[in-house]
Amino acid sequence: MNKPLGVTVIRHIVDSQRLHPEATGDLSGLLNELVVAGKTISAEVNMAGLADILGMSGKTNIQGEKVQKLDEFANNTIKKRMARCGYLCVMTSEEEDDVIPVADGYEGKYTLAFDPLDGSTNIDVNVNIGTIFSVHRRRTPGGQGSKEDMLQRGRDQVAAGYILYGSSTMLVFTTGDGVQGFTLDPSVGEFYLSHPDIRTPERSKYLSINEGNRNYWPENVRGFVDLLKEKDQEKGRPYSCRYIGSLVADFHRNLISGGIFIYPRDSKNPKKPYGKLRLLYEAAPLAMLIEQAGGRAITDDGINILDIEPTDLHQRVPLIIGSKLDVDEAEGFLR
Ligand code: AHM
Ligand code: MG
Repeated sequence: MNKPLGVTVIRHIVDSQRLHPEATGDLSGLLNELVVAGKTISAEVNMAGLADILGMSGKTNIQGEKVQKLDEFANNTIKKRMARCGYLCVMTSEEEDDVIPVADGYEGKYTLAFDPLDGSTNIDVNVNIGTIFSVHRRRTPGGQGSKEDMLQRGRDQVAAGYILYGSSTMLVFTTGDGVQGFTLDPSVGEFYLSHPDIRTPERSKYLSINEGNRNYWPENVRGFVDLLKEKDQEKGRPYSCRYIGSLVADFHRNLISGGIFIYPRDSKNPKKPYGKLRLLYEAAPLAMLIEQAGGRAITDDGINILDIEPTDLHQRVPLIIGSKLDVDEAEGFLR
């Protein structure tokens, strides 16, 4: 879809719905509610650095309210807003062991998995963090949803995206019809379309991996990373390294500039199914975005992330994600 700039996210969602006359508007309603949750979290993240100066750290703030840690605040904001939106039947959050029910009488037809504030080690140091979300249609017929509704393949997502809290706040999402990026204008509180129809470069120049874990990687991953650092004029190598340590921020950078992000299985995370990152609310939504933008996402043994049938809400997965030709090469090398 070719869209002019100056389009608000709400306008974009409403316009997209017009192309699907059969749509009930529920997905649009759901995304609108998520946008409000994202703006609320963004405002709190922006205030976080000032908290000490304004005397809001410690147990209570100046209004006498209990101060929450930012990740708890983000989790509660999404949970409370979405439980009564009327479009969901069940939710899963990185912050909660079990599924989260919706308010009685508000059951809808979708499910939501989310990482309320990804990049936990960067929360207190003013480095980019973000909220990642994944939406599926429910499987069970009605009433409250269950774990069964949550455990679905990434391939069956109806929407996925993230809100990145950085030098500006951005919303990037897909409903299976390309990837759109919006930037928050805080002076009016609106997200405006700033990155229409994002396509990620086919070949990149950047590698994102935590080199500190090198001694824990399998031999073939070490070999592949060494290859990316070798001089190869035709392929533009050696690649430069960029690693922020917030998946959502590393992903966003690579989405726009091209890059390959790798978090392989390692001997630090020895339990099956290996890896550190979570399938339902980290790997799968980003995999849908990257495929929609022309890239790829696989495990370190070549399985398409979107084809994995989840068996656990907090299942981990080794992740290789980014520019298509780089991921193709990783797949060939690691096989
Ligand atoms: P989190 O959800 O607790 O923040 O953990 C996931 C994060 C990702 O954002 C990031 O890619 C990864 O952990 C960084 O891990 P490491 O510090 O091992 O490189
Ligand atoms: Mg996370």
